[in-house]
Amino acid sequence: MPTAMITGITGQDGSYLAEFLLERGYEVIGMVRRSSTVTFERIQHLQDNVTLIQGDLHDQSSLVDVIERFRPDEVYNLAAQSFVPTSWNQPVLTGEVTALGVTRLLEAVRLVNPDTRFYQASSSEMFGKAKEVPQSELTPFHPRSPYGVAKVYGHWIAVNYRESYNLYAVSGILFNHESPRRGLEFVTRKISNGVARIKLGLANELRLGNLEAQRDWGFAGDYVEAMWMMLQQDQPQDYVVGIGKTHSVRQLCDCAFSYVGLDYQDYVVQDPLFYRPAEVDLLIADPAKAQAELGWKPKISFEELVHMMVESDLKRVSKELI
Ligand code: NAP
Ligand code: G4F
Repeated sequence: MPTAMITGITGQDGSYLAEFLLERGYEVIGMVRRSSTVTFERIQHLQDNVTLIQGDLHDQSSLVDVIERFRPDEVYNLAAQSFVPTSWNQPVLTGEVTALGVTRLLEAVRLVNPDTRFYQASSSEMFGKAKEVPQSELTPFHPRSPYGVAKVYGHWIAVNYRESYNLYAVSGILFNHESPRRGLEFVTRKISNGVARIKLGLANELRLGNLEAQRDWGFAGDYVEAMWMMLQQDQPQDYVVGIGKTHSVRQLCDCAFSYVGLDYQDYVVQDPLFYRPAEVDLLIADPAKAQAELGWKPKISFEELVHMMVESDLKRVSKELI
């Protein structure tokens, strides 16, 4: 039975990846950080089937311990301070976790078990003020937030450990992927939750920032399969993963509100509070390499994703009303 270790197992992607790996017969070790309240909502249904162990990307010895104890065949580094606006408020913490945290984990792998295969969660935010459209593995980076800058560091340190120490280390440059398990502060979930609350009479407006920003949005459940595929290749390489279609936040609002028979223009209020100091205007993937070499194909379309998220929030908010 192969063993996989996931950092960030309590996050959106970690929960889908754990499900995916368990279905394939893996023993799954999840690294979780200590907190005064339990934050295992997304993996509650998996708790009997995964081993959870405390560790933190800030803490080198906790990383060495977990690799020594379980000697995983595959390590998926999904942990990060992942919310872009927070990275302006907490740039040093973002750098510590999202950038230097990658080096700490790579060092643990290199020192304890260099045969481990390593996945780094890189991001399309690295393209930022994009130099070309669409963006591929060859597009230069121009990050626009402390988060994006930290991810560029994480990306290059993974490449560097591959080139310096011959580690099987890969970076998946993933475009935005969403689900009913997405954090409530990200725009897709903020909208699906807002639509549900308005439809059920609990709110009468939804305050958002820049409606013209465009993203290539896919379903998180599809994207974790690509992560796994990247670790099953003969040679370690980096891949762009996305759908290859882009929609604006405005189109997302239209899709979500019209699904429940409402007009978004009656409810959405633009609020400067949610504008960013520097914006990423347009992201769109060129996933040709992942499709050709990994055989990866997304199964859920943008519209299906938005409807799935609205349905899920309608159910959840309705239950809260009982
Ligand atoms: P998420 O839901 O925000 O999950 C982040 C995870 O990181 C949580 O489990 C969190 O633990 C953990 N974490 C944060 N700080 C940590 C620390 N110091 N030590 C250990 N664990 C820590 O993020 P996601 O959407 O699943 O994304 C997964 C990864 O992919 C992230 O690295 C993100 O930057 C990257 N990414 C995401 C997307 C996307 O569209 N979702 C696209 C490209 C790249 P707690 O539960 O304790 O907070
Ligand atoms: O949903 P968002 O916060 O995601 P963002 O910034 O694109 O980052 C996400 O995707 C990255 C991959 O490209 C990941 F690396 C990262 O970890 C994260 O998962 O914002 C999307 C867009 C932005 O342009 C933002 O300005 O939506 C716009 N937006 C407009 N109003 C808003 C809002 N974003 C948020 N969060 N809240 C708003 O009210």
